Amino acid sequence: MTRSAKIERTTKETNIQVEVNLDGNGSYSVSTGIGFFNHMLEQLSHHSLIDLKIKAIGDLHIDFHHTVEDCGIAIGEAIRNALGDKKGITRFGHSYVPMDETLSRCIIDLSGRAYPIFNVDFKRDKVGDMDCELFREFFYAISQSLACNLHVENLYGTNNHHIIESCFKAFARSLRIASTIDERKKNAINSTKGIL
Ligand SMILES: [Mn+2]
Repeated sequence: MTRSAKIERTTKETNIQVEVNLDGNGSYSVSTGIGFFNHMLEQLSHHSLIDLKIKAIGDLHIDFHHTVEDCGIAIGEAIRNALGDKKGITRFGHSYVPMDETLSRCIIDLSGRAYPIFNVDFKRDKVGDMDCELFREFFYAISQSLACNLHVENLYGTNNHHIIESCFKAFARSLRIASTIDERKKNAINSTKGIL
């Protein structure tokens, strides 16, 4: 059984097509119209080993908000669909990722309940031509649609590019661990409640 999903999400603000394969090798095709955001989604795929195809056409003439938020919603929904009943998943994952002077941490629980924590302060308002405040929107959106408890934190750092890229890499590494099938528990749901 392949754990994959394909979705299309259309509103008056964006049209987004997403395909994911949880058991991939981190190959990607990313097109959002936002250079730095593409760079981050490529990191997400590469370091989670989740194959990711995403094509987003959004109202970038307004600003990047709708496109970034809706990509978070769509990617989360696709991963959630691909996880199916979550039988056998490790469920929890955490990772620390440094980038030179910067250290970030992500902890995830694919619990079925959405609760985002985003403790990241930026040193400047923008990275590339993207507003840094949009990364909070992205992680909040993906936590809601993937229905996961997601804690993304920057512990220290000074360079904006390093700060956000280390957060994406830590998220990717955490997601890889949490979504991987635990061979010792592969036919069970990883909760004493019996449902995730
Ligand atoms: Mn980079």
